[in-house]
Amino acid sequence: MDMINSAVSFAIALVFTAAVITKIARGRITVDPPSCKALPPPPVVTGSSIIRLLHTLLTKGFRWMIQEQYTKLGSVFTISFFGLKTTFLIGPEVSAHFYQGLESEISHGKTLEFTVPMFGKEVGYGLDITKRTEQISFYVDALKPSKLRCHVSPMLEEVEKYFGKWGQYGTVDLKQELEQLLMLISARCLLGNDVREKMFEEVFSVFHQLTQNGLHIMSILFPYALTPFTLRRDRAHTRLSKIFSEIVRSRKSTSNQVEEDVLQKIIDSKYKDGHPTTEAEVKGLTLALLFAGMHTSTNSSRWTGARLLSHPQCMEAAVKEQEDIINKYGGQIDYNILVEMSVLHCCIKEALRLHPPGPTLLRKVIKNFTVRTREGYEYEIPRGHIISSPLVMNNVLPYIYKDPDVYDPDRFRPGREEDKVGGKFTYTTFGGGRHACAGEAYAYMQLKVIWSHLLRNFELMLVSPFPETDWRSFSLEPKGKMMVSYKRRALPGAVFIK
Ligand code: HEM
Ligand SMILES: *[C@@H]1O[C@H](CO)[C@@H](O)[C@H](O)[C@H]1NC(C)=O
Ligand SMILES: *[C@H]1O[C@H](CO)[C@@H](O)[C@H](O)[C@H]1NC(C)=O
Repeated sequence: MDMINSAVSFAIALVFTAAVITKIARGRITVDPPSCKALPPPPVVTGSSIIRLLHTLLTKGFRWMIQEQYTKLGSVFTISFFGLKTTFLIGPEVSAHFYQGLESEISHGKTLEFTVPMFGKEVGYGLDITKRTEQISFYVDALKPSKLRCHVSPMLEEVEKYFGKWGQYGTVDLKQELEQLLMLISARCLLGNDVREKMFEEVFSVFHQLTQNGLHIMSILFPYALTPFTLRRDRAHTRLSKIFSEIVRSRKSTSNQVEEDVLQKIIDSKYKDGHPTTEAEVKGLTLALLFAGMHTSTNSSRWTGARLLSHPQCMEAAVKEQEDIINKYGGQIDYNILVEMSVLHCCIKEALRLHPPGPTLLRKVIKNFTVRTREGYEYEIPRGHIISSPLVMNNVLPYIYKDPDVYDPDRFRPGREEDKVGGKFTYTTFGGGRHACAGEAYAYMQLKVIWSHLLRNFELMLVSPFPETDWRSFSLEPKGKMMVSYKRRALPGAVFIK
């Protein structure tokens, strides 16, 4: 029943998001000049086929719905539902424009309107593209690899402290443990020591209120309607605004304090014309970053664990790598050593190929464009369509990924490099092009800090079944508990230096 509810709300969300966007798009339509070389539109799923499609969605889930149509219609097709047209673009050959198109050709449209009341109209999708792009560059700058080194020791400290509380042996719900840990690391590295030490509980419980209510299906569909959800969302937002303005003021008044957290980098960011970020912008940018980075990382760390713990050979290889690194460097870990953990890197990357945190990315077509499929068919995608790049399908194409549903981290190793087979947009878990994830390097660093610590210090065993994918929300989190039994160990050669 749960499954059905979830799939239904997912379908409704997709359709209504499309509805909202289409309505807005219609309002602006002007007469197009007739195009000179008319290409056909993509094949369309309508009428009775829709019923079958919905059946698959409800019984099997989003991925299988897409896969069925892909098998039937190829890599480009449109689903037309109550006059709403969503065109799916599957695979690297037809994805370049989706990821690289100019904002005047392809945009998020109103797909992310619900984030405006969550983070404030001073940031992100509350703004025009020029200012938004400048703000994104603050993130990119704060999270680029050369700026990440300073987060390694605070991350290690949080991880050591957290797992230090585990006993000699025991059984835990790893799903919950990782969620808690990710909150602590996010507090420390993104928000800073003052929040981590003094306001952790408060900030995260209010943030939870904000996201729970802001992401409720009603708030996504009707972000500005007066509902219990939007009211709770707005109350949380007001509270967070107050907390953040106090933090910013207190930091500005104690000028000798040098913080290296991401919040401080956002406070210190300046627009091209030289003016600094305002309190409201700092609040919005920080909340949006927490939103983009925390749940995605939580679920990624969970899936990495689920996959590693159910593939003994991969686990063994990852542990062996840790032993080798310990032999080389002792117990010490720094940024470069994390970068050297290529086996663990591939294990994470492969878990994220099979379990991208979101099932699809969406945009709106502002200007007609054409695509050419692998088979040589050409289609024109008309403006007004919603376009979808379904990560859950892109990542399992059999002509790119050998045995696509098998967990095989070696597929990324030199000699195979299946993630490069189709060019830039072959592996799409972190998006790509114009809106590529700004936090990818940070995310890998964080996942490696956590999992290298676990591999070095514990023997782990998954005692509950391998988790199913939860299709209940847009986020593909593992379903149910992940019960894991652990026993402390120290890898040979380990000399732990603090
Ligand atoms: C494994 C973890 C993560 C995954 C799979 C992931 C995935 C993605 C994807 C697919 C997008 C593109 C969305 C689109 O095109 O519509 C994106 C954007 C973004 N991500 Fe991540 N992300 C992760 C972690 C993080 C972290 C840890 C941070 C920051 C600390 C972060 C910050 C951002 C930002 C700021 C953007 C917006 C970029 C833009 O709009 O130009 N992400 N992420
Ligand atoms: C865009 O596509 C629509 C529908 O196929 C078509 O009617 C229109 O003429 C096209 N516009 C341009 C500028 O090509
Ligand atoms: C994954 O995990 C969190 C728990 O931190 C859950 O509440 C959320 O809905 C999931 N989110 C995403 C975006 O994957």
